[in-house]
Amino acid sequence: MSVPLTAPSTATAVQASAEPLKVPPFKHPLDPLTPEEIVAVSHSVRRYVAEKTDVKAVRFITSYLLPPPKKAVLAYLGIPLQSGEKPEPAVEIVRKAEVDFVDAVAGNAYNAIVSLNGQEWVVDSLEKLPEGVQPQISVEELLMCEEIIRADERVVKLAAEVGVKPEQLHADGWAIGYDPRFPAKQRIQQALMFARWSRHENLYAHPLDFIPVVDSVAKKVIHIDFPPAFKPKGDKSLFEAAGVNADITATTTAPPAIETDSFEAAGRNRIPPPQESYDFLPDLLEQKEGFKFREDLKPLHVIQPEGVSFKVDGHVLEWQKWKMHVAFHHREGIALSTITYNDDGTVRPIFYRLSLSEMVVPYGAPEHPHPRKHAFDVGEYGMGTMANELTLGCDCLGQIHYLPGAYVAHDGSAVVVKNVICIHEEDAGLLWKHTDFRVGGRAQAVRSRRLVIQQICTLANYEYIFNYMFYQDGNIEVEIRLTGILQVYVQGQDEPNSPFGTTLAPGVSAHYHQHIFSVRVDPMVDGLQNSVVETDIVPLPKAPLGSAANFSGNAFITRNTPIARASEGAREFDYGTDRRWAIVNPKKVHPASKRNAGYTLHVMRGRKRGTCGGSRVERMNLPDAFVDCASSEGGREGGREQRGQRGGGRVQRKGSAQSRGQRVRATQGRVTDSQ
Ligand SMILES: [Cu+2]
Repeated sequence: MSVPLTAPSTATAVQASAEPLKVPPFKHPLDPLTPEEIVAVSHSVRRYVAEKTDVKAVRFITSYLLPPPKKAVLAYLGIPLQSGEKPEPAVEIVRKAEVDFVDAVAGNAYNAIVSLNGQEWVVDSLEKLPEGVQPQISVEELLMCEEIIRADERVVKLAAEVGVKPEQLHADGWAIGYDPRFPAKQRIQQALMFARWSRHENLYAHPLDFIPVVDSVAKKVIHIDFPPAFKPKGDKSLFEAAGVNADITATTTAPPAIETDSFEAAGRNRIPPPQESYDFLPDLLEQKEGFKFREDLKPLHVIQPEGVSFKVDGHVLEWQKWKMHVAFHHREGIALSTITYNDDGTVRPIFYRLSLSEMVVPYGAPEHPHPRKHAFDVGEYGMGTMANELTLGCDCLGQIHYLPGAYVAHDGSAVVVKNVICIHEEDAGLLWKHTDFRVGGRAQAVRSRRLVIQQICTLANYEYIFNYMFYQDGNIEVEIRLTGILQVYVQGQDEPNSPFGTTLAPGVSAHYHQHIFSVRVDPMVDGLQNSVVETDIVPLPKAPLGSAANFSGNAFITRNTPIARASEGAREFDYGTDRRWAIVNPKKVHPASKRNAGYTLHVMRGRKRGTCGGSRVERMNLPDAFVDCASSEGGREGGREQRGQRGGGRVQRKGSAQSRGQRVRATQGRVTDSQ
């Protein structure tokens, strides 16, 4: 296997031919499709399409395991449906795959379900997706976007007008968001434009002032938008009523009609990109006068001379009392499944699946076309397909075990990323300590070790770091970190600062935005029958200070509210009552406390920073208000399981205002509307 020049820099290999199948084809029923399987599935879909349809050219977009039903998986693995009971008898598992592809001539999108029958993958069903429903944008289409804009005469001319040569032109392809001016059927991207003065220079230092819209089936630019600029506030301002001291050169933030001159509608002059370089690569930084690296750090070694304390067998990971399945998923990135805890010989089911369901990045600038910056980074691009190959010593320290991942390329071959998930142990500070303060009393401290399952994903300018961390005391932590570079737009030399962003450097403005994550938590705490309970801390009701029941006024209790159905599940966070949500098993009762066994969701760091659950205004005031809490929502779309409900992962453009609102609502209870 080798990497062709067309593959993204994250790919380590591309596999184009299928070798004979290994029997049995999986160790664990949730093992992701191997590169060989992806290629074999592509062959069967291609054959079926050629024989049975009039589709002329297949552009594969996604190809992945369609998980078997939950109970079949648990029975196969011998995991009981209730802690302490016997597992169900094993049933036969049929290996299935799901494929999304686009007709590269007509532009229609299709979904196929494929089953492994003996040695052969056989197409069970093929369905044309409704108009306006599209599978995610592929890596190849993102790369194609840049080629398309460079080949467009009008784009080249517009760039030349602000001093940018064709070879300096770069574009980040983005999903279009919501723009009803374009037909729902078209598979389009908006090209956020930048210039770059040399091969590896930081292009985000040089944003351009126009935004082409690209059709990736027709492979051409179909429209060009020009955002207005800010101007000194005159007598009348669009934002007057909002109390915002600013005005724009256009008369409205609404999109100009498609047939009008969009540059004219913007009501401004062209804005050349800022020239100054702001690099991040050390060799380029070194060229800058006066730049010096820090030289005052002594070495710090992370060593495990006797190796690691975890075991990996295929995708099954065991560490301390934990056992789980770790898979690469093109959409969710890391998918953890069948997580159990061995409690002195009793296998306790904990979570059936933990993964990222969706994440949305709404931007706050109202000038058209900026509101189209509204990225669903999971469903529109795929965290897995955007994942990096990890490097020892840079991304991870110590003794690392890596897992590979594979996703389908347009031609049906498998793009392989060798080290896409890393597994390692870390010292995690103190787990517990107590000192008997009496004379001669003893002190005891126990150090904490944690297991980290990590992935890093590049979404154009941003990097997301996902850390799923397991602790010796049964805790699980999901840490989502954000790094990389801010998404920026150009600001004219004398243009006032935007009230909807922060000016980072002369000519470079970063629009306010949020990153809102939806983590899929499919619990099976001590069994499949779980409930959710909301707990508030409240003063003893109807018992004021001085009353017989609460003379000193100090009494407080916990008030539990069961969340009975999913429709009640979008909850408001309440700092005043220290509100918590617990996933509990009503059948499993603690012998002393008489409380149910369960897991409580906690926000780790949001409070200190005021970025998570603070007022909306507080969050929006931060230049890059990054919500770093793992907001949890049990089974939003529940993922798609065989015989299950249709899952997410497709982009619905037309009429998406409503569905978008619902998605955000499901993501985080507090935000009820994204618009
Ligand atoms: Cu951000």
